Amino acid sequence: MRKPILLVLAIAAGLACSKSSTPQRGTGTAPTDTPFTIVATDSGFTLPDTLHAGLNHLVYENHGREIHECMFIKLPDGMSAVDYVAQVKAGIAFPEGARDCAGPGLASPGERVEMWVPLEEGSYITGCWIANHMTQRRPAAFVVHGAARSPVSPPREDVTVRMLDFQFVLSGPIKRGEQTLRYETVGPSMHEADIVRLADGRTVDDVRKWFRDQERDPLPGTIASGCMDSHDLKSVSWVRRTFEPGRYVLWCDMPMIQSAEKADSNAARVTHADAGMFKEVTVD
Ligand SMILES: [Cu+2]
Repeated sequence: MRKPILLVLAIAAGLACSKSSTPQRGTGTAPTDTPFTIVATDSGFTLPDTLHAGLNHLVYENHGREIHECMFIKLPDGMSAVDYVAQVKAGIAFPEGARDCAGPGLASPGERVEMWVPLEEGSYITGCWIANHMTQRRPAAFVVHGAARSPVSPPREDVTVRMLDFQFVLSGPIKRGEQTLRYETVGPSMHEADIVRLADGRTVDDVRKWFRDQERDPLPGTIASGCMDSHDLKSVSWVRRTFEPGRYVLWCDMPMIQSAEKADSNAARVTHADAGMFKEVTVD
């Protein structure tokens, strides 16, 4: 999450994707276990307007020329997508009552990943926190309804990524080819993971500079397959992609100090990565 101001730590404490919203019931066709597709472009997202409660299986593709992520944000009662964006424009990076609910992390143009993510009943928007996309690009609203049981089964993971304060712990090596990573938040803070594949000659320091400069410069490689943060620390998501051999860096860009107050966007940012929450891995 590359929010320009600071977040509330307290809301990370198990408030989860709250159950306070009144969901709108979709007319709803019978759910299937066929993944649906989310396409990110440089003008916004396209995705179904109705999803089912429980585990959802999706394919995320970036058809744009810029990097995009796709956070699922559950809105509280009475808050529209326009309301949410208006608050972000006013400098409130975390509108009261809204809940992060994971989603595909940053993806370079042309990247494609498959993801399994649990969602509770309610009204949602998608959002991208890179640069000014949250306020300048079209958010997509969708509804999760609980009328049908999710037919989706979790995939079998190749590697479990456990996210602790402040490190990534992998259950084993990531291998070349198609790999499914299971993301668990041990906490106590909420965390996210972005995965950069380093270009030849580039280093972790280049990745640090890229995040610190709010992604203004070209990325020192390509990025995809990460998992965005969720206020529900018990939420588990899976991401599948094809890994080419190379050097990769897992990175958590969550702010270290978190507050719901409106803050100076130029305030110093200290992130989990600054506390050591990054990990370089080699795929042979
Ligand atoms: Cu973290």
